[in-house]
Order: sequence, then C-alpha cells, then structure tokens
Amino acid sequence: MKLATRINSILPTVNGDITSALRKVSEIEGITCVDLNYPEHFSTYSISEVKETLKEANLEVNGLALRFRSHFINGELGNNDKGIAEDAFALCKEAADACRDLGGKVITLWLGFDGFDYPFQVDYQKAWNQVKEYVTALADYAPDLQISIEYKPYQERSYALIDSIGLTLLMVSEVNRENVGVTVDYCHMLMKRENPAYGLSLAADKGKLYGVHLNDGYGTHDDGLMVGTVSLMQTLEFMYYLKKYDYNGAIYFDTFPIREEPLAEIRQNVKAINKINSLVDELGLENIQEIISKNDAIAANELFFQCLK
Ligand SMILES: [Mn+2]
Repeated sequence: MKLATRINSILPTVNGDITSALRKVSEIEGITCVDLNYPEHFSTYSISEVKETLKEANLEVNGLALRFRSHFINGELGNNDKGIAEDAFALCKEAADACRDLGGKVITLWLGFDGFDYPFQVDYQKAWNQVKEYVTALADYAPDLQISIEYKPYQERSYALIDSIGLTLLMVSEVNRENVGVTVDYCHMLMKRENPAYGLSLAADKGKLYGVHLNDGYGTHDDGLMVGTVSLMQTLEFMYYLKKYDYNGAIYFDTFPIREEPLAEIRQNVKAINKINSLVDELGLENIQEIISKNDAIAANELFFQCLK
C-alpha cells in the first residue's frame, strides 16, 4: 500500500513551514508519499527547494491538489466571469507543470466554488459545459498526468456542480479523455449518502479510479475523523474493493486532527489501515466474493463476527 497524508495537519505545529512539516511526515513509518496543495504549499519555498526537501526526507510526490482561494469564490473553471475562469485554468496548467517537475502523476481537481446557493442563480448547462471544456483542455495540456476530479456534494457552496460519483463519472465520460478520472473521498461520499464501496467500485470498474482519500465521519459534515473509527464495516468493504480492483495509487489520509497531536493521529491512521488490510486478507478475497454472490444479509453479517475473533 502506498500511503500519503495531509500536510496541513502538521503545518500549525511548525509555524506553517512546509519543509519542517515534510521532515515530520518522513518520521512516520508507513507514509511514503505526499500530496501537496498548489499554490498554497509553494508560497514560501520554490518548487526546487521543496523538491530538495522531499529528496532529503525520502518522500515521493503522489500529486498536486489545486487550491482555489478567494479570487474564485463565485466559481473556478465554471465561473460566469470568463476572465476568472481563465485564471483558474492558468492555475491548473501551472500546477500540472509543477507536478511534473516534482515527479508527481496526479492533479486533483476539487471545484469547491463551482456550484450555487440560490434557485435561478446559475445557468447549469453553461457552467457544466464550461467546466467540461476546461477539463478537456487540461487533459490535453498534460497528457502524461492523470487529471482527477474530487467531488463533494456541498461546502463551500450549498450545492456543488459536480456533487456525486454519478455526476463525476458523467463528466469523465463526456470529457472522454484517457487521462481523466475520479478521486473518491470517503467523508464526501458519506455526506452524499453514497455507500463508499459502491461508488469506488463504479469508478474502479471503468479504470477511472485515480485517487482515494480515506477518513471517517457521521455523514452530515466533512468530519475528517480517523480511519475506521465510525463506520468500520463500510471501511472494510471499501478496502475489499480497493484490493479486488488492485488499486495501486496512493491512499491519502484526509483527516483533520484539530485537538489531537497530528503525528500520533497519522500513526493511528496507518495502524488502522494496516489492520483493516490484514482483516480483508484473513477473511480472504475469494471468501468475501462468495458471500457477496449469495446476496444474503445473515452471511454478510457473519463477516463482522469473524472480524471480532
Ligand atoms: Mn479529500
């Protein structure tokens, strides 16, 4: 398993210094790579300085995630103001160049501001088509990178334009480029009341699963709780499908240790994923598939008891 973690969990403990945060990440056994936010994590140090620190820390860059800030508050690629949408696209291209430079392979696009809050506020088809055109253009700009759409149903907006696995796969299908796929975030799926394993399997079955953000929560908010702490059986099912489809990208812990010591919290995530991974192995992929084939709730519940042994 290729494990990555959220740098912003550590930043407050090192006065926001990205190089110190990366050195701290390297102390955590099991974490081999990082996802960095663009441009956020490159405000103090240049790309080559960050690259040097990563080398010293023996960390790989999985990819870069776009972070659109206040300029884009009314929309990013789908912004009704074409000038602002162009700015968003320029930032995407910059991120792709930086990602390549750092040896990463995934550009994660979370369009948190492309959405709406009021009826009649947005021309849905115009926004959808505009996002589609820019994602297509980005895919063509960086054909050597994976362009991965991370969806979230709401927050920052009341409604996101791309809010679910269904709409993300529709966008991926309409864009119709080899290198455009999906990043699933476990908490975001719970917020949409998707069963995480189902959504994951839809993307993976199409060869479009490019990223996995793991965490836990209660479904209403993006709680970002530690892995497996709330919905263990659903996480176990999620892991089963990751293994079934032989997912070999990074699993990124997208958790928010607000009151917890961040390194200890990340270590708990590593511990949890290793335990869940070994539980799936102990139950056996074939055995689990056999139970699924029976379509029998009682037999499925026996897996829970086998885990408690
Ligand atoms: Mn996420």
